Amino acid sequence: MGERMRGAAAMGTVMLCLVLLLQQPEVGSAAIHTVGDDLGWTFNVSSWPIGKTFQAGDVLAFNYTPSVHNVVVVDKVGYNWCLVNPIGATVHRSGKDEIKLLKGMNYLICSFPGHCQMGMKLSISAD
Ligand SMILES: [Cu+2]
Repeated sequence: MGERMRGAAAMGTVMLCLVLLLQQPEVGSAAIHTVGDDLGWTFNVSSWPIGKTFQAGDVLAFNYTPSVHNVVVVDKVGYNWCLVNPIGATVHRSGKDEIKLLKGMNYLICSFPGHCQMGMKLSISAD
């Protein structure tokens, strides 16, 4: 094989790799899920995840009025008992929070008194 042929072959290999890379179906492209759809993050939103699928790395977008709601990522105990648990968990309060889903179970609540009890809580499993 001549020098030129080898160069052409190498170039062909590079091109093929590029094509394969570009054809990767949606790898690493995280979906953004708007919590509660048009209603946003509000009461009785807890059933919103039903029938939806979530991947680790997907983003939950929380839209709400920050003077009356917030978002706290909690653990299972916090979710079940409507508590900020672990104590000191970060309270998101911008009104437009984007929170990335971790692999496994993700629990989020609003920590304003009584809101979680009124269904402002999410339990989401991410693959
Ligand atoms: Cu609230």
